This record gives sequence, C-alpha cells and structure tokens, in this order.
Amino acid sequence: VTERKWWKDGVVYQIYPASFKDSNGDGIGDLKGIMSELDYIKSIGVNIVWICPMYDSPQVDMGYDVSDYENVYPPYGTVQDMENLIAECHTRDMKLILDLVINHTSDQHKWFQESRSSKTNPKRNWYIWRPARYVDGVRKPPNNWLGNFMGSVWQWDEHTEEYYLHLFCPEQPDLNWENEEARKAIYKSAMEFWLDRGVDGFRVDTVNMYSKGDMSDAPITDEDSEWQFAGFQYCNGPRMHEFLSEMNTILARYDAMTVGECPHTPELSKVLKYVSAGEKQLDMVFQFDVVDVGQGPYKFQTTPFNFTLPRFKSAVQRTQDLIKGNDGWTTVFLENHDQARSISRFASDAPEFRIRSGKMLSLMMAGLSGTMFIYQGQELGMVNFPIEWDMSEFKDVDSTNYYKMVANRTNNSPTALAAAKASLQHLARDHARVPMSWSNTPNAGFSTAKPWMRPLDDTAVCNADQQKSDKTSVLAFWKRMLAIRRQYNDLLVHGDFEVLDIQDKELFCFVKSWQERRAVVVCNFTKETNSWKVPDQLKKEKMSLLVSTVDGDGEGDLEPYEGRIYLLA
Ligand code: TEU
Ligand code: CA
Repeated sequence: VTERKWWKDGVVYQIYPASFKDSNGDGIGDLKGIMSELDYIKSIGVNIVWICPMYDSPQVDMGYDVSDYENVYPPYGTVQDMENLIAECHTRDMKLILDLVINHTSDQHKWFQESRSSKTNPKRNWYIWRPARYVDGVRKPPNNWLGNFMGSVWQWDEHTEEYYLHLFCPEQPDLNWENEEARKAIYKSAMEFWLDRGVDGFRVDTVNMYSKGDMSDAPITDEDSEWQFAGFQYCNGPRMHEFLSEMNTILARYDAMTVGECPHTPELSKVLKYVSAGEKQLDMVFQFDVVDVGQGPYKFQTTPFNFTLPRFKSAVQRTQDLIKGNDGWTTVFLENHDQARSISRFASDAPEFRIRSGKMLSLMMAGLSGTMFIYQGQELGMVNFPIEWDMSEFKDVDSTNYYKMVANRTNNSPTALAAAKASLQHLARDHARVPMSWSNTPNAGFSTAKPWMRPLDDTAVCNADQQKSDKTSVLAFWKRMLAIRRQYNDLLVHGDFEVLDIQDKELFCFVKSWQERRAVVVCNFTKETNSWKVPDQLKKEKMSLLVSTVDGDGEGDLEPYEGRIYLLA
C-alpha cells in the first residue's frame, strides 16, 4: 500500500489556451478567458487545472517552442494575469499546473541566440552541436535520425558551420542536458520562477528525451526514406534518472506534482522506474500505449480499422499494472492536445451513437485507477471535424508537414493525398485544437471575432450552455461519474484492476477490487445490442447496479455503446 498524496485523487482538466475562451475579441483564447470559466471547470468536479504552454513563444509549435520562460505570450496575457489565475484557482480549492517544456527551447530564446553566435560562446554547449560528416564529398548530418515532425533532426547552421539537434521542428533546438550550467539555468528560469509564484506542479513535456544516449544511426525501417525512426535511441538515455533525481530535489521543496510524458517506452519495468515512489523522480507519467492503439508503425500511416478492442484492453492493462503490487502511480486519459477526439477514435461519432459513446468512455475512465485527466471539450463529447473540411483548416505543423511529405514522395498523387487526408481526419492533433463549443451562437460562443481555427459546425447539437441544463447530456453524465468516483474513491481510484476475457472483441469487462470491496465494469464497444452474460467467475455473487449510461435497470442485454458498473456484494 502506498502513501496517499493529494494528486492521486486528482481530476485534472487540461486547457489549451489558444482555443478555450477569448475574452477580448481577437479570435485567440487567453488567460482572462480561462479565468471567466473557472466556476464552470469547478462545477464538473475537477480539482486540478493544467494549462498548456502560455509562455512567450513564436508559436511555431503552439507554444511548445518557448522563447522566454519568465514571460507570457502577449496575446494570452501577462505574468500578472497568471498570478491572478493562480490565486483564483486556489480560492476555489483547485490546484494549477503548468506545462514544463525543457527538452528544447525556441530558436528565438536568448540562450540559443548566444549559443549559435560563435563556437566559443560560453553557451555554445547549452545546445547540441556536431560537425558535418562527408559522404563522397557531400555534406551529411551526423546521423540518420528522423524528426518527430518529419525530415532530419539536424539543422545546418551557416554561421558557425555545424549542425544542431532538434527532435521536433528546426525552430525547437534541443537543450544539452549534459551541461550542468544549462540544467541549473533551466531549473531556475522554467521551474523556480513559477513555483515561487505558487503553481502546484508540472506536466513535463517529452520528459524521457533529455538524455540522448547512443547517437549512432538508427536501424533502417523505412526503405524509402533517408531518415529513420530513432525514438528508442533518443528516449530513456543513460543519464535520464540522474537528471530527474536532480530535478526532483527542487520539486520536493515545493511538494509540486509532476506528470511526465513518456513516449516510446513499451517496457513496463522502464516506466516503473520513472514513477515508483521509492525512486523519487516523477509522480506519474502518460504512457502512450492506449492512444497509440489504432495507429500504424509510422506516423499517420494507418486507418481506423487498425483498432481492435483486445489491443485497447491490453494497453489499458499496461497502465493499470503500474499500481498493482508496487509503489508506482498511473494516469487515466484518452485525450489531450496531441490526440484526435476519443469518441471518434475509440467508439462512434455517428450522430445516433456519439452521446452514448461519450458516456460509455466516461464511465470506463471513471472505473480505472490513477489520476484522471480530461481534455477541454471531452466533457461535452466534442468529436473530430469532418472529412469535408479543406486541408487549409489543418493548422498544426505535424499535420501540414506530413501532408507535404506525402505530396513530395508521391509526386502529388491524388490517391495518396486523399489517403493522407483521411488519416489526418482520423488522427490529426488539430481535432483537439478547434475552439471550445461554448454555445450555439456565432463563433461557437468562443469569441466575438473569427477564431484562429474554425469551430466545429455542430454547435447546435453539442455546446456547453445547452448541456449545463440538460440532465441527459454528456456533461451531466461526466459530473455524475466524477461524483461516483469520489464516493467510491478507494475502489475506483486506488483499486486493483483485472480484465476479464481480454480476447472478446466487443465488450470491455473488468473487475476492480479494494480489500473486501469489488466492482465490475462492462462496456459495449459496438453498435449492436450485446447479450452479455455474467462471467462464470462472478456467477455466484450478488451484483447490484451502481450506474448505467442508459439508465436501464442493469438486467439483460447491453444496448449499443452502453456501459455499466455493478457493485459485488
Ligand atoms: O509531445 C511529444 C510527443 O512525444 C508526441 O506525442 C508528439 O506530439 C508527436 O510526436 C507529434 O506527432 C509534446 C507536446 O505534447 C507536443 O504538443 C509538442 O509538439 C512536442 O512535445 C514538442 O514539444
Ligand atoms: Ca484573446
């Protein structure tokens, strides 16, 4: 049994500042907009607010390219607005966490400006510079690594004639964590500056990439490309745990919570080392197992048909296993700003099924152990935008680079481009980034001006205003599930998880247990009625319905996309 910490029972609400609420009519969300909706957030049953990067930034990657940790992006507001927001959250008994983006900075950050100015600049080694290698007299980058946004991870810098490393955009040079001075500066500027102003913790961006490890060529997995997937080389490098232990000494002084992003780490033992309480590194991480289900081996190279329920169940199991019998902690999430909408990906966004699907996924999540994360709009059942939208509606560099890559590779083949667009319609990060659907008024009630991204067309059937007063809404159901989760906190948030019949392709059924208490959760992931029979091992038990997504009596067949929780006597 592990120690109870405030963040374990937390329900986190993630805000994407550009798209949450615009207070001054410039079409861009802002801090005052967030402030105006804190009561709404609180009313859902949330107790921790996470805001995505609001730091000053040229916005090449929507603020994940920070040019000044100690300032706010002016369209979002000021440091003073942040101080007010922290205070307003605390007044409402909510915590506030920030996004800590310290694997890289913007190329406009003064540290990088100095670093690139000369080979002898004192900050030269704060970033990762390497000479070219020459193959038959042709200049080549130091290795063949593929970047997260396509192309090489190396950018040639004319001025000093060396390459610098950028795992993401060229405008996001990677900091050199091997350099102690750089680490100290990061802690001071990116962490202590905000901890001293009262923030309660961080979501830590790409936390397993600080130590790069072996920089040799990655194995060839894509014959058609010069650049090869290298995630297993640049993640979880040899000094990762040393760096995180060092960083933890600062966090511990403030009792700050951390949730790190942990991609490309399928091995549970590796994940556990990050989140085990004894190791004192991070409190919890986001594993990518669940959100990667339905994605192919290469980015976007997939179809909706890649999704199978057994794969989904075993991915969920890998998150729950961090708790069982050891001192780790885990997270429960299906969405964030990097993922398309969960209803569209894991259930059905067809008009007749979307509300059912939203409730079913809410019930399933509420039944899982760990700290819960809800992404803005998920509580309303917002879904992906449709295939009919023009390519110009995709604003994310990840989507546009991918589309350009396909165009180049196939010489603009219409079939290849149509397939690329279909993949983006299913998986692009843009779907999470459209303005919040606040009301069925112009600009979705998000702004008085034309928003920076097109709002969804379906605000007539899905908006916060309407759902607040509708007892049958997805929002009302989320509130109910979060209340149930609080009421059965031990069992639902801390309990052991056991999946039943993992091979079943239609139902997700699992048992939660905490001491003598037990519950069984069953979700129908299909469009068909399912003649569910109580599993043999539960036959002798007395089952009483705790909640159903369709308000049935818990007897008989499961309706399409119905979810139920029973308590076992
Ligand atoms: O994401 C890092 C990450 O590992 C991925 O999920 C990333 O979104 C994916 O490779 C792109 O397809 C984090 C942030 O969440 C993301 O928004 C940033 O773009 C990225 O880091 C760079 O800071
Ligand atoms: Ca604004």
